[in-house]
Amino acid sequence: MRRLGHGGRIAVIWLLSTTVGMVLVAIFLAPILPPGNGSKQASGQQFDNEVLLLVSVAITAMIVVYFGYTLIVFRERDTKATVDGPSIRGNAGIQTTWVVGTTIVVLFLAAFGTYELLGGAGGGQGANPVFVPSASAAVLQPNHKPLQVQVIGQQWQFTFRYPSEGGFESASFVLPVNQEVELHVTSLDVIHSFWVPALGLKADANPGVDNVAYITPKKVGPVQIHCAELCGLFHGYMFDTGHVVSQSAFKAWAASQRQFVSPITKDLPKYDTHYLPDPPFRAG
Ligand SMILES: [Cu+2]
Repeated sequence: MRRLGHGGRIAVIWLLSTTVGMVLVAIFLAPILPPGNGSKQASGQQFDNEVLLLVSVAITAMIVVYFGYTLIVFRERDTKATVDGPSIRGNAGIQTTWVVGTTIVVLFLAAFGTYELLGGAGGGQGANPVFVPSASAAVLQPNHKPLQVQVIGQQWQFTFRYPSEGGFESASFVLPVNQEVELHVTSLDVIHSFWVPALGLKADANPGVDNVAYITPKKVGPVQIHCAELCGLFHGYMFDTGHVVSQSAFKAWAASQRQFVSPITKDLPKYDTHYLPDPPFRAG
């Protein structure tokens, strides 16, 4: 059998180290990557992070193996030598490999990222979402309708309005598990950002803008809420805990809230995709 040249040896060492590295990463690191499996969208993001990490293992291994091999095999063994080695003037093989390899990696990541984004990534898509999950689901389930919840940012807390549950507004963020939710995120004053890391959800809350985001929670339990946009003096205190509960617990919560806040619900403005307070009532 013909002995392998330098290129062949580098390729073999790279292939072995990449395989070992990928297996170790897949077993030990991938399962603990954020954001976890709190929602369909969070699981999608975790999968994306796993793919990116595995690709970066291959790239990192290439760099380390190439440099390591070069430093060891091509080192100057004569400790008294003071001259440079022969200058290199191009290498068609390496240049072609470099251009083809990097082109494949970049194009793959661009295509993968675009495809994953179009599949509903848990971010706000503006007033006219490109990706509407209910449209595809509705074909299979004619009565399928996402639960609509409005998120209203203001200095310095979020409140939530449930139009299909009587239009009440609550300071609590409660969602039913395994139910597709259509969030309409807006603000009454300055720009905020509604961020629920465990659900893989982050959407800008801008005054006068209806920012639609879709989420399907998968796990019952508390979820942390943060404002992710510097929105004034108490931005750092604009956090809260929301809850994903069973579908029956959600119905019971909605019924009790509806009754509890009914004296003020009648004085709320009619449900709308955004509210701009009348100028005389604005602060400042
Ligand atoms: Cu804020």
